Amino acid sequence: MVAALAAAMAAVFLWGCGAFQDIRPQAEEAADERIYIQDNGEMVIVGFSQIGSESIWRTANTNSIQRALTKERGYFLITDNARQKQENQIKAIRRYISQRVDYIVLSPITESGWDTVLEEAREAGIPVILADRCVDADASLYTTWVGTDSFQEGEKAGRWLEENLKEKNRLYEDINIVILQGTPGSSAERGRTEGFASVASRYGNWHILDCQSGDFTTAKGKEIMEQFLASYPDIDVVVSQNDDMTFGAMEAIAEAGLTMGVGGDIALISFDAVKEALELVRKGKINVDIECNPEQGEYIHRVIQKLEQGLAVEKAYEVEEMVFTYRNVTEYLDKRTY
Ligand code: GZL
Repeated sequence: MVAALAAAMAAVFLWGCGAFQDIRPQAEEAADERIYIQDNGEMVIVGFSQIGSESIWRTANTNSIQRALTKERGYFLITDNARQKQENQIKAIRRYISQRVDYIVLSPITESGWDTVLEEAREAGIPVILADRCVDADASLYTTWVGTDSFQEGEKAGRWLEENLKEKNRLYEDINIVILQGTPGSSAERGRTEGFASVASRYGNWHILDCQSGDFTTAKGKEIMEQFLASYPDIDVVVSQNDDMTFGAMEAIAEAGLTMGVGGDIALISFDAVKEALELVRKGKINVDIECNPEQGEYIHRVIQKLEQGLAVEKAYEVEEMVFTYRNVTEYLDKRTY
C-alpha cells in the first residue's frame, strides 16, 4: 500500500470534527470506475465498525458504504454491527488491527472512550477514517472525518421554528417545547441539542419543558413521548432528533387523542429526512424534517483513493443537506432512495 503515510492536513477547526471541504464526486471522475489498487495488485482491505441498525438512517448509511467499497473497485470490506455497544466497536477495531487491514472506517457511537484503541491503530500504522459521528479525541488519532454538521442541523431546526412562529405572529407567545434526544453523548445528539439551543436561548418565551433520550429508536421515542404527555398537558412543539423516534412520538400523540403537524395541536420538528418521514411531511403530519445525509460511501471511497495514491486529505468532509417542509418536499420525494 502506497500511502498510509500520506499526511492529513490539519484544517482549521469549526464545530465538532472540524472545517468542511467538499469532495462531492464529480461526474467526470465518476466515469473512471477503475479504482486505484495497491502496487502489488492486491485488494484494499477495509474494516468497517458500524454502530448498529437502530434506524432507517443507519441502514441507509451502511448500504451507502457497502455500495461504494466493492470488490469490483478493488476493495475487500469487512463490516461489523456493534448493536449499539461501544465495547463491541472496540473489539471489532482490535480484530481489524490483528487482521492487519489497510484502513479502518469507524462510525463512533459516542464521542468519548476512543483514545486507547485509536492509539493502537496508529501504532499498527492503520489509518482510521471516521464516518458519520465524531470522536472527542486528539485529531492526530484519525486521518479524516466524513460526516454532517449536527450543530448546523440543530440551528436549522431552531431557525425554522423562529420563522414559523413569525409567520403566525406567535414569536413572542409562550411556546412549550419538549426534546426527544438521540443517543446520549453522541456527536449527533450533542450537536443537534446545542444547535437548537443556540436559537432557543434568544427567546425567554420558549420554554424547554423536558429533554430526554429516545436513543434514536421508535420504541424508546414512543415511551418517552408518553411520559412527556403524562407530565405536560400543554406541549406546543416536539423536537425529535431522528425520524424513527418521531414515528414513535406520533403514535403516542395519536393515542392521547391529540393532533399533530401543520395546523395540529403539536408541531413536529424531525431530523434525518428518510423517505417514510418525507411522505408524512408531504401530508402535513410532520412540520419540518432537517436532512442528515447518510450517503457517505462515495466520499469515503474517494478519500481512500487519495490516500492510496499518496495524496494529502483534509481533516473533515461534509455531505450536503437540505430542510424539507410541505412547500418543497414533493419535488424531492421520488428521488429519495432510503
Ligand atoms: C446522525 C446519525 C444518527 C441519525 C440516526 O449523524 O448518527 O444516528 O440521525 C442514527 O437516525 O441512528
